[in-house]
Amino acid sequence: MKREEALAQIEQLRQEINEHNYRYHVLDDPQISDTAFDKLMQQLVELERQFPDLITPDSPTQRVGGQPQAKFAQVVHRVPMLSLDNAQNLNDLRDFVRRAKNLVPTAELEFVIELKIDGLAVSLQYENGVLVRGSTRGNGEVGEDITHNLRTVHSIPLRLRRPYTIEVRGEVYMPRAAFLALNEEREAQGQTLFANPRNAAAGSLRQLDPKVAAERHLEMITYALGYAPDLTPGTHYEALLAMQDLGLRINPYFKIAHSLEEVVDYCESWREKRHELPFDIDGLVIKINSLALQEQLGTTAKSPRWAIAYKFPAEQAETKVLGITVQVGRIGTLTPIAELEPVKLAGTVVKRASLHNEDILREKDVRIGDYVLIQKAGEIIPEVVEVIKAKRSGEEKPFSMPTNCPACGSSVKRLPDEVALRCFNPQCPAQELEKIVHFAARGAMDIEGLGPAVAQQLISAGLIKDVADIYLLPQKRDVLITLERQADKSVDNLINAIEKSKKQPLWRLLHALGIRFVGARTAKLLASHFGSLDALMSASREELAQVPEIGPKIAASITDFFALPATQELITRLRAAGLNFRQTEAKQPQLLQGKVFVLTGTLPTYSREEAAQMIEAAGGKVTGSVSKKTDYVVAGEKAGSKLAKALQLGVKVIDEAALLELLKMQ
Ligand code: 3BD
Repeated sequence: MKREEALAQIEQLRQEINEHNYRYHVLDDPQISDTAFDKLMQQLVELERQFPDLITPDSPTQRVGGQPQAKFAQVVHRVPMLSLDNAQNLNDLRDFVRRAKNLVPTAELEFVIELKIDGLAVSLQYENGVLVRGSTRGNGEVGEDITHNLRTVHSIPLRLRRPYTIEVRGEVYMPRAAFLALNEEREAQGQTLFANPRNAAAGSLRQLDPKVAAERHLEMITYALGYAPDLTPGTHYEALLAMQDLGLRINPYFKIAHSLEEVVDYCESWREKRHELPFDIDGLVIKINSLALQEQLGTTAKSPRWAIAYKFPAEQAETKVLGITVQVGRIGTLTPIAELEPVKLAGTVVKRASLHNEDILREKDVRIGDYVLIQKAGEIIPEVVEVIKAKRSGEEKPFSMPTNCPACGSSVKRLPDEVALRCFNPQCPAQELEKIVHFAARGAMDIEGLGPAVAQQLISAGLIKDVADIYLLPQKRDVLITLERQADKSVDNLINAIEKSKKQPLWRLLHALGIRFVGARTAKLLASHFGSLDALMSASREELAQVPEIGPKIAASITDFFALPATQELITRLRAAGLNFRQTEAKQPQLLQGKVFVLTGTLPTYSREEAAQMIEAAGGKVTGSVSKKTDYVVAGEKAGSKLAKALQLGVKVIDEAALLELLKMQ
């Protein structure tokens, strides 16, 4: 191909890709499938490979580029990034509105209310429409240059839809599901966990090597203009629309309000509903809409008088430690757990909180009988923040970690460089229980109905000792129905789920086996690289270390695991049970190709994540908000505003059964 021809094609492809990106990230209304999009990208990559001198920094292929940075350069913000005053309660909010009214008494006040995303404030600079710099907020005057990391965020356009020179501000965050998956992976790999999505986002952007950020699922929404001479909006609302028009993603949840009452109602309406959002918010931001009034009101030393953050109180609760127990994990790790007087926190009743390990237990000095403050860290297992020492009576009993495993009695040891005590008895019943629960879990073999309680019941009844025994259960229906709480129907469901799990893809089986340092992500890499369990089992340490992202530590863990006679015996039994040991790429029919779904409320049998997976596997797309472009809203119990919006827009509302029909599953 001639150079000119390649150039024309490259430009055409970039334009198409940018347009599809805009539709996907900004309008939430994609027109092509992910596969079709990937094809366009591959064509561009190939052309750029043949003509490397035609690569430009704003090409959609150039998100992860170049070498790691040596250090972060400083960036002076052309327009300072202001702070926000906080309203801790509704009274503060009333004061804010009153003060604004006093300062501009003649004006009819209009407010824009936005969700306050709990992420990291950043600034993006575009020159002639091309992203040239991205930086942290820093102290508001000077931030750090993190362009290399921000370029990897797919919802940040590398080129705007118009050649403007402009600076915009927004928040980069990690969706909660991505945070949970990341922590799961980190746990499997023996790495320290992030405390919440905000820290995970910050940790990703604070890397010198952009490869890390590129692997993390980060998103950006923009909410303010910085230096922007090319735009002349009259209101904040118009500024938001102008940014959206340029290709920047704005938060779809905002409201224009005209009275204090409306402001308060909208803020309060998010107090509980926020747990349904796919990302964390720590409150709302209320802004006066008119830019002329904003100017009139001006700023104090650091923050505007025309905006305020209404913060939800930190979701903490006080409760009493009734006892401290010790849980034995899948690889024998002993975790101290505080058994609590039940208390409501962030929408659920909490009875237990993790004390993490011996060191933290000692550091926080948690004693039985203590009153403690607990909180949900990124909405996973609650943790004890601190002991309320003022409430001590002197009767509290200190707790020390046992010297023997509470489940099997063998002595426990703490390995050098590890924080946890561990039981090293491979036949420890507590470890077997955890292995079975992990094996059957949703992210692994997904055997519904085989949770911790049932697994314990089956072990106690002598029906299973290890994971391979699960596959003998279908022949033991008679015994199963004699068990407490196991009616005919639940037994049949369990048996069906067990049978179904035999066909799970190879990566799920690898993940389910619970090999140390092998989480879902590593399991996927291994499955696609080796193609079968047998190929993986016969791979040497060196061969394993050839696989991208598999280091010597993981490689050694895998070969050690498969070398154990107990593993070999287990694999033989799983093979006899008829489990799928091969990577199969059979693609299911794309029945929902191009259809856009929104899920809301609690569905009767599937979780929203499961339903989303099924829709996506059939070629459909699941989005978070209802618009005219939505084809179906799948509504379950306690469906809220999304259902209302659907009815308002005349979008088709269906239930789970109707979804299964669309999927030809019924
Ligand atoms: C959000 C300032 C103004 C432009 C100043 C009104 C303080 C963090 O979703 N609007 C939002 C959000 C944050 C904002 C403004 N609108 N400032 C906003 C914000 N929808 N999170 N922030 N920030 C962003 C900050 N960050 C770190 C340290 C101190 N202040």
